[in-house]
Amino acid sequence: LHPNDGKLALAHIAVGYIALFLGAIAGLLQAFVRSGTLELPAGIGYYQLLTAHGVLLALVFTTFFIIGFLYASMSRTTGDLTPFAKKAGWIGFWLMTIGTAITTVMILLNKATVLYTFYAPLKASPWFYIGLTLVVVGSWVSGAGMFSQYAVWKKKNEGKPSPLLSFMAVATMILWIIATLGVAVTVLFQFIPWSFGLVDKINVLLSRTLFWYFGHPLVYFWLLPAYMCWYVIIPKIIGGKIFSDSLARLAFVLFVLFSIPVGFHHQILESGITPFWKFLQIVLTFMVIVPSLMTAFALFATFEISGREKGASGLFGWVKKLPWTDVRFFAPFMGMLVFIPGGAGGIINASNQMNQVVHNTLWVTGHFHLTVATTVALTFFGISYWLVPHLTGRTLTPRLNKLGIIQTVFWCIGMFLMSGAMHTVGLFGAPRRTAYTTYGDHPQALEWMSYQTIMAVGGAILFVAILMILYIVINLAVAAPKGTEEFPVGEVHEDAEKTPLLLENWKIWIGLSVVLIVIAYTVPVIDIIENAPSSPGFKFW
Ligand code: HAS
Repeated sequence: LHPNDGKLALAHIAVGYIALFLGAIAGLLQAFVRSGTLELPAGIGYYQLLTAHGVLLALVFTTFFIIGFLYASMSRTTGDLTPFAKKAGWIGFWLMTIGTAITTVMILLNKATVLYTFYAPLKASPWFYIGLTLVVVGSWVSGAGMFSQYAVWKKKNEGKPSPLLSFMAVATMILWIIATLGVAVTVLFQFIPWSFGLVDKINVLLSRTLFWYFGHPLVYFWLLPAYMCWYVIIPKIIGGKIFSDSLARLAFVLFVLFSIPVGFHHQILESGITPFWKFLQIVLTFMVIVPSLMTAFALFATFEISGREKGASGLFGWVKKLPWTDVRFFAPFMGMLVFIPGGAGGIINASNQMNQVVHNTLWVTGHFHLTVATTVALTFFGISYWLVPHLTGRTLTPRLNKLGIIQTVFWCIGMFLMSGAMHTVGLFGAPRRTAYTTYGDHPQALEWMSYQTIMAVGGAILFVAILMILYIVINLAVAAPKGTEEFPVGEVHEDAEKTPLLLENWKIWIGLSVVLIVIAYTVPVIDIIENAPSSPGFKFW
């Protein structure tokens, strides 16, 4: 990468890792509070910590890391960033950083204890929402930079499909921009006027609906960069080839189509939305599982074909040919493996009857610690092992590689304990998002306590793993020996079909995505607005 482009990517990644550190401290403390082993010093609240944990890890770490990685991928595959793309990248970075700082300060001042989902009726200081707006607007400016970079490449290379990694970066940003429209509407038209006291009522259901319109595609905004690594980077690291360029593009297109009109699967138990519309959005939820199944298929195919080309025989002989001691492969691979139970849990959540059992229990917390906090996080760590030294002109030494493997193992053990206990105790009915409580020494609640202790043990192991990844990343950024580290980009297998240009026709895909959104949301949103309760505190906007 051109050093200037590298700086832009690195700045994003650095803020991401600072957020990871702060958010992890909050996570460690809250695991101890929940198990009853720690009482927070006066002034700090459990829900305040929970908000900091969710916002810093789920929103800040991910968004900064992703935008840094996407910019790096654009520069690597479409050439040096144009002056416009670079400028947009930096303006976006500063807007996001200032917004994050404002938001974090409000949380630390206990003026924004509204959890990372921040929908009404919880109310924060207006500055929290203004901070969030800056983050979102900043990300749009960065998105504009990437789109222009892509458009310039397309103009110079008419009739050719764009490089796969840049296509995926563009698809991810398209998804993000369509999704964040929902959060922009609720923040600008509902929360800011309400929190400034300009209006005294808010339509709670509308705020939740607009949040989840954004909240579900948000999880795919986290997942797709991990898929970029799995589809394009992993084949190169294992010495194989990309199974199919068209399949990979189709999977990303399907995410653009189906990941948005599905927010109601977070609201299955919510009154005020007619069952028909919930049903429709659940059907669409099952559609969005398809591109993940396609991804699983493509990954198995990549591993198997590459193993056989290296002489593997038998049904599973190829497993032995994978580079198990290379952390650039091992960390993302463990992420894939964990996505099998993580994804299965998602399918359980999306099933109406089973959702009645798991909704608002610790099961759901277990689900997203497998998906975003393991599958995605381990893949992002896996990317950092080569991207950070690539950007800083250093190398991943065998010692750091080994430490990375140990880090991955620690992460998996910690998460097995923590998420396993969460899933299990969730099925016994333990609610999520509660501080330590024995519910008046109710026997049922006392039964949950041993699981919460296991959660705390898992959380402590995870915290050690966080310190390890920070040690490795800081070393790779400033101390590892100077040298060149490869930015691995796989080539497509010669047996793959030619990529149809239709897959790159964004007008069709964005158009279809809008049509699906309009079908899935228009009537229920009109219902929500028309039937808004007139009791104090509730209103149309
Ligand atoms: Fe989810 C709640 C449904 C995926 C994150 N989810 C959440 C929340 C978060 C989250 C953060 O329907 C909580 C929000 C909150 O705070 O309330 N989720 C799904 C479904 C999927 C899914 C159907 N979720 C994710 C991903 C996330 C994520 C990905 C983050 C990155 N989720 C739900 C529902 C709820 C929910 C309900 C609401 C629950 C409630 O009531 O509150 C699907 O996308 C999953 C599909 C995935 C698969 C797995 C494919 C496997 C692959 C790996 C292959 C492995 C290989 C290696 C090749 C079908 C691709 C193997 C090699 C060997 C050698 C063995």
